Amino acid sequence: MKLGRVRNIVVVAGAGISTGSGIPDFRTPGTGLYANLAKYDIPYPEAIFNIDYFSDNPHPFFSLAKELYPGHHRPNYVHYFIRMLHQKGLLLRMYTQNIDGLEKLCGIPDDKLVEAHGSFATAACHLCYTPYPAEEAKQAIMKGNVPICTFCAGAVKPNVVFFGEDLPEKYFQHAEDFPKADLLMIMGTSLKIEPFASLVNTVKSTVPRLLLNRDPVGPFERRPLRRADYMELGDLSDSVRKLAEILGWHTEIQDLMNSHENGLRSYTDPSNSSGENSDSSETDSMH
Ligand code: CNA
Repeated sequence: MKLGRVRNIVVVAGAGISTGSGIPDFRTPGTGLYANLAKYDIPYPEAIFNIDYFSDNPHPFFSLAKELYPGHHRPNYVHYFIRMLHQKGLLLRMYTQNIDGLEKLCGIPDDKLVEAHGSFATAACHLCYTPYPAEEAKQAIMKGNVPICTFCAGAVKPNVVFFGEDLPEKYFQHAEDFPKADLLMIMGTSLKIEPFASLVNTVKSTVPRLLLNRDPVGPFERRPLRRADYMELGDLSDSVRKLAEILGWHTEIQDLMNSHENGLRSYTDPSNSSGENSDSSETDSMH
C-alpha cells in the first residue's frame, strides 16, 4: 500500500468489527450472542435467524432486533479505517455481513458497500414479500408488537437475511469485484456462514489476503498458508491501529472520526433546531 502498488482493496467483514462499538458478535465465547441466548428462549442458537422458526414465533428475533436496531451504537476506529481506505481512493468494495448499519453511519458510501446479509433499512412480509414501511415496523417491534402484512397478514420482518433466504442482488457484484482485487482484507469474521465465507477464495491466487482477527479462520486455519496470505491475530482495534500507524494515517483517522462523530452527535441532538435525524443526508453532506 505504501508503495502505491495496491489500488483495488476488497474488504470482507463480520461482527468482529463492531464488538468495539459494544455490539456482541455471534461466536466469541462468553460475550457472543450464541453464548447468551437463554433470555430468548429458543431451542438452538441458529433458530433466532431461521425463517421457518420465525414463521412460528417471531418474538425471539424481535427481542434481539430491539438491541441491534441502528441508533444505539456508534462506529468505531475500525469502521473509520475502512472509510479512510475509501477516501484514499483504495477501496474497491466492502462486503459486510453486519446488519448494524455502522458502515453507512461512518460515511462509507452506498456504492462502495455491499450489505450481504441485508439491513434494517427496509422491511417486508416474510411470506409474500410485500414491502412494509421500515419505520412503522421498527415502532411496532420496539413496542413488543408484531408488524402485520396488510396484504396476507404474515409477520413483517426487517430485510435482514435469515438462514434459508436469498442474498440481496447487490451481493452478486462479487463476481466482478473479487477478480479485480489486488488486496483482500478480512476482518472480524469467523467465515462460518456460506455462501459469504467462500468469497475469500475467489481472489486470484497471487493476490495478498490479510486476515485481521482474534483467531485464524477459514483458509487461515490450514497449513501451509498461501504464499501471499498473512494474518495478524489479536484485538482488531489494536491491529488496525498498528496498520494505520505503519501507513502514517493514524492521526488523520482520529481527526476524521472525531469530526464525523461530533457532526453526527450535533445532527442527532434532539435540541438541534432542525429536529431532523437522518444519518444518510448527513453522510451525503460529507462527500
Ligand atoms: P461471528 O461468527 O461471531 O465471528 C466473529 C469473529 O470476529 C470471530 O472470529 C471473533 O473471534 C472475531 N472477533 C470478535 N471481536 C473481535 C475483536 N475485537 N478483535 C478481533 N477479532 C474479533 O460473526 P460473523 O460476522 O463471522 O458471522 C456472520 C453473522 C453474524 C452475520 O450473518 C451477521 O448478521 C451476524 N451478526 C452481526 C452483528 C452486527 O451486525 N454487528 C452482530 C452479531 C451477529
